Amino acid sequence: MSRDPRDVKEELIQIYPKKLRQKRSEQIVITEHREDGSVPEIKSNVRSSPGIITQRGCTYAGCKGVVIGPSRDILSIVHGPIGCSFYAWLTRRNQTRPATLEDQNFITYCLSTDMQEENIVFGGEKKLKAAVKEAFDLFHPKAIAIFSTCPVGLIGDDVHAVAREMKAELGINVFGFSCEGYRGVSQSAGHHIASNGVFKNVIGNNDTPHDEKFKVNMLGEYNIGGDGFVLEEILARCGIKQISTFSGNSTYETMANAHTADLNLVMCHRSINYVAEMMEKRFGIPWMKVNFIGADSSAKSLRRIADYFEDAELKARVEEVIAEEMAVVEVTRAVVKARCQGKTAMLFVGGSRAHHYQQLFTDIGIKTIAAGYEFGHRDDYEGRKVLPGLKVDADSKNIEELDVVPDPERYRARRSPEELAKFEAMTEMEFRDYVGMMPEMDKDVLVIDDLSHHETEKLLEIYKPDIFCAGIKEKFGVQKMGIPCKQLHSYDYGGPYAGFRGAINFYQDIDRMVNMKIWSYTTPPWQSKAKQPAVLAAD
Ligand code: CFM
Repeated sequence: MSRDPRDVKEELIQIYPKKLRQKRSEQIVITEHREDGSVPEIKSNVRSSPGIITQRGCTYAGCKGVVIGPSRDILSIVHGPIGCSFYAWLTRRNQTRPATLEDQNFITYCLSTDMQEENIVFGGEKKLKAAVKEAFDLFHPKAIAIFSTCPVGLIGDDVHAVAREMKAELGINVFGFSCEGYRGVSQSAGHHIASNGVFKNVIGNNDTPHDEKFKVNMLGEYNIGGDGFVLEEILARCGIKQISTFSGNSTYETMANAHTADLNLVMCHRSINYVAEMMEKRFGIPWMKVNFIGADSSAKSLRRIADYFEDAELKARVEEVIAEEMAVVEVTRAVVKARCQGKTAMLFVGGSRAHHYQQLFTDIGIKTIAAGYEFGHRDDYEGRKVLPGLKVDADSKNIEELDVVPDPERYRARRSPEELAKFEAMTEMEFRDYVGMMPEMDKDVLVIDDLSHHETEKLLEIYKPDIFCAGIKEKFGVQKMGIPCKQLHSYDYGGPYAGFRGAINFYQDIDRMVNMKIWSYTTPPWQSKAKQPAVLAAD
């Protein structure tokens, strides 16, 4: 349906009071292809307005759930009321695979201090110490991470002091995070807090060297639905040693050893660009944006890595792997594309996937007609070139910016300034850069930051897309309107979707969803003339 997106924008926000309408109007833009390459400015990473049903999560979710949680042998203790722990327990599909059955794996556990009213009134530090001690006696982990929930910040418990004391007492690494849910605008603040913590307390603790020629870390890959396994396998086949992943399928020691790599690959820019930047400053390891979502983008990313290492043998091996994989991809892609060509999708997820997954849809001829992040920043939309001009507001000031200097012993510039300049000049290579979502989109498409539930319903009514991508909070509301909803956070029960094999899975799952007739038979309850079943009265 072709409606002028400017009119649609007005329709989405007309119901709001004036002040909110003004704010939302700056958070909704229409893509343009300008001659100078610039894209429209979008307001983002600002607080959601009260009364709005947002898709966002909290700072604690970003720190504990997203960045640190997937590491299997760092024992996570949540300091707070039990609900914060219980509702974050195994709710993200970050998979892990210990080498042996005896290896430590704490992912399935849910450890909490279970704060009670008494602890809120008299303080919870004693209880936290006891919890750390008890967890140590039970599990003997190498490291314990303590996560603060809202009340901890409100009553002023000093988790860092407890961590220091317990570290000295137990002789293992214990560190705390001031990641109270309210601390930032969204989970994005938690990513930054987690990145700072892992950088200060973990990276650099294990100096074991490696002989392999091509050594990388994969940053911002959390192994949702097994994505990380697929990437590990592809890199290994190419002969590239993956020292660590932040943090899918990772262990404490691999992260502690990350500074021995020669290149950082950044999958999810939003959640972990901080670590990439800090590692370059302290250890001299440059970073490169990659995207292993989509078959073509996976091939492009592999070629970029090979270009960086400038090794003929590696380049040849990469080409071999691409050729083998693409031959298989093409078979499914051609069939699915014929069935999906011309269909439309909307993507509203997190701070990275709303961009990456557009590629997978393009692969099979599906057009993205609206997209947006829950908590992306302007650089995720417009590219890192806007960073120098970004306003620092009270919320971003609230999060510590670490002052990072070269490590006196371990800093080793992996490339000379001239070599770095050469890579930067290679236009195809997003080297220490991220171009953002908007420059890669068609023109005249709606880009909406922090989409609200009201706007979701309006968008669906107006455009009736063939598929809507979001999360569990949106899924059933969307499907009741007769439109299939793909969860791009958890992948529903599907995946992996990364790399070549993952792309095939995605094509097949989307084909099934957009071509399934059942949705057209759905009548939303509020449109149904049939008598609603009587509510059973409680005895
Ligand atoms: Fe990065 Fe993520 Fe995402 Fe994210 Fe997330 Fe996630 Fe996400 Mo859900 S780290 S920004 S905080 S790619 S949990 S694995 S799917 S919102 S788009």
